[in-house]
Amino acid sequence: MLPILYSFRRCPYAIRARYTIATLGVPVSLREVVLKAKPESLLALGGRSSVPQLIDTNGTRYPESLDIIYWALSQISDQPRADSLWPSSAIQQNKMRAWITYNDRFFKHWLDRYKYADRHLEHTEEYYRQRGEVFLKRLEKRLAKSTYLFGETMTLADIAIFPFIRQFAGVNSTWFEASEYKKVREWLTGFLDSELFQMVMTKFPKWEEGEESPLFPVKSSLS
Ligand SMILES: N[C@@H](CCC(=O)N[C@@H](CS)C(=O)NCC(=O)O)C(=O)O
Repeated sequence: MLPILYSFRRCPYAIRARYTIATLGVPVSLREVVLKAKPESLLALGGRSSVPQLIDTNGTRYPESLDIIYWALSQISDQPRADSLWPSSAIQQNKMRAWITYNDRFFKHWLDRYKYADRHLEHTEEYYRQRGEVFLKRLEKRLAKSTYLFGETMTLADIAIFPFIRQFAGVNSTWFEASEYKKVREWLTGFLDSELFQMVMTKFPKWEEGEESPLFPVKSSLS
């Protein structure tokens, strides 16, 4: 029996959880959820039924993407690999957490309004974009100094943030491609063009109660 991951392909929180699971090669059983028709077994867990959620083989529930990410890290025996993604220094971890928290609390707020400006008529699409750009400017400054947010190797900060920048870029790709955020574009493209990301975005059919769920990461990519 494998841990169960409730996931939704396009959700940025689910993408960061799947990306971490995939890059670490931790096998899970993936249940693709349709948000408008969540499976009974997910609803029966009680509380928030957002995705992603993970239930490990002991029945312990990890209800948030970051919980799942830390769980995945705890599953591997390759300590240097775990350390490169999430250094053991508390100072470094706090710095990374600060970037992730800013993304989740503030950037996500403006991203949602930018994406659905037609539902938030208090301001224009351009206004929402400019509010989101505050974060893009900070990322650009950081990425002008190193390939990734915390140096020359990818960390959880990059993995946790890039799916949200992907969404921001996708709202108006013509604008994004012509924008001043060259380093952000390069960083994002590095993720999006990778084989790992293609696998992370594999399309799975909606999981139906009682059905066997597919193995993730898909077999060929397991190390
Ligand atoms: N804080 C949660 C947020 C997850 C979240 O908001 N997921 C969205 C999809 S992108 C969702 O499930 N929305 C439907 C719901 O909340 O019931 C996490 O980090 O996992």
